[in-house]
Amino acid sequence: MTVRESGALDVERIREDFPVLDREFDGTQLVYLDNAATTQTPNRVIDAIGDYYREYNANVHRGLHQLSQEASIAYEEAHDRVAEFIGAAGREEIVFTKNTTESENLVAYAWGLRELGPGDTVVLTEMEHHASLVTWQQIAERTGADVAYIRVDQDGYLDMDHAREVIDDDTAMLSALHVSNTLGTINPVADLVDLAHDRDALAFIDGAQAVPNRPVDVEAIDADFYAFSGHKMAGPTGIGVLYGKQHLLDSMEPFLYGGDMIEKVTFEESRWNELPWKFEAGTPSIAQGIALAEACDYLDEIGMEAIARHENELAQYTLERFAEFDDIETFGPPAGEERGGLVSFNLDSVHAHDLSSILNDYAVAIRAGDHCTQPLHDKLGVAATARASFYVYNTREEIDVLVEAIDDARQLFA
Ligand code: C6P
Repeated sequence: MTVRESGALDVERIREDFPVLDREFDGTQLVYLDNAATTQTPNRVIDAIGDYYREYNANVHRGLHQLSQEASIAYEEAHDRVAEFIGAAGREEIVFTKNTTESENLVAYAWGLRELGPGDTVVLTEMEHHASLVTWQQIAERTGADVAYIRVDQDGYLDMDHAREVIDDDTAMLSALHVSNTLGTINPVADLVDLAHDRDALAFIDGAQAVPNRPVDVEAIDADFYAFSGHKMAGPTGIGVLYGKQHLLDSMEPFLYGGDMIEKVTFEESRWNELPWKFEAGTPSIAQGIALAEACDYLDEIGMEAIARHENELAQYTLERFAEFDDIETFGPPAGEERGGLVSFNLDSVHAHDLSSILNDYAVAIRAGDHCTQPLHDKLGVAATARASFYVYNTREEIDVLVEAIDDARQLFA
């Protein structure tokens, strides 16, 4: 059992599943608080990768031999498992990509390049990750479309009145974050999708920081496209997901061309394979796809509701501890408001990069920088922030260690 009777996670028990958490540096126990960048991997997900290579390593959809058949079945079923995990109708709607970034690029190239033109607008938010912001900027530049941004207010929330203004009849695509990797804000994505649909626009939701941490139902959100990465949800690197409504994926041209994405090829022309394989050209990340399905099992067994509660509690505790100090500025929704499991902050006297490297001496891993949201940092008036981000295995005690280490950094720079 990984959830106690109170509904809280049995973190001590969960920690046993993650071998890397036992690491020590110069005798100091690792405190891993960089989960928004990449989460750690439980033994059973590592085993799923090992089992594939040890027992049935073969290419998929190509061989009639037993190994290839086993690999193909496991790889295809992994799509079914991911579909179930996010409430999609079936494997036809689940394209395996390399990561969220590739999922964004797939839609931008395969849909955007063909469908956008002068007079169209792509609406983003000011808190967008570069994965969508840079991608849509580029596609807009090539097609003559405009880009507009929904404002972020003082508390790190989207200004929904502004959203209602910016999303207008020229809007062809809305691309918005579900949960901000910098502010921790949980956006009202179903409302945003509604606003887009009211104007006959499509809606792409970047769920890189949502799917790992909270229950997500793409059908309830009614997103046309939804993207996330395996390595942020206890899965491996090298695997990401693009969910797309079947009729849209059907109507789109492929993004990449080559083997496996075709049904029939002649010297003159080619016809495309059925979904989702039409969008998975070449040999895919087979072991990683299979292991991602294992990660879905793992997270579901813990319970996504319990995970969301745990992360919000750790974020609230961090805000509470940081509030003890006048020289720590935090970003995003105020204490008491529900947020994703991360807190970005700055210490007055110490640059975020210096802070991060001092914390490293205490075996505390956080991230410092712009978190791939440079325009948002410009708006916040800071070049960089430090960020502590949490997952199922983190504890309040680890946040206390973080706060003590920050205190030592403060003394060092005094
Ligand atoms: N954010 C972070 O430390 P990839 O790299 O493709 O798996 O994920 C990109 C991405 C897209 N959207 C959001 C909201 C994200 O947070 C990320 C990745 C990491 O915040 C690396 S910059």
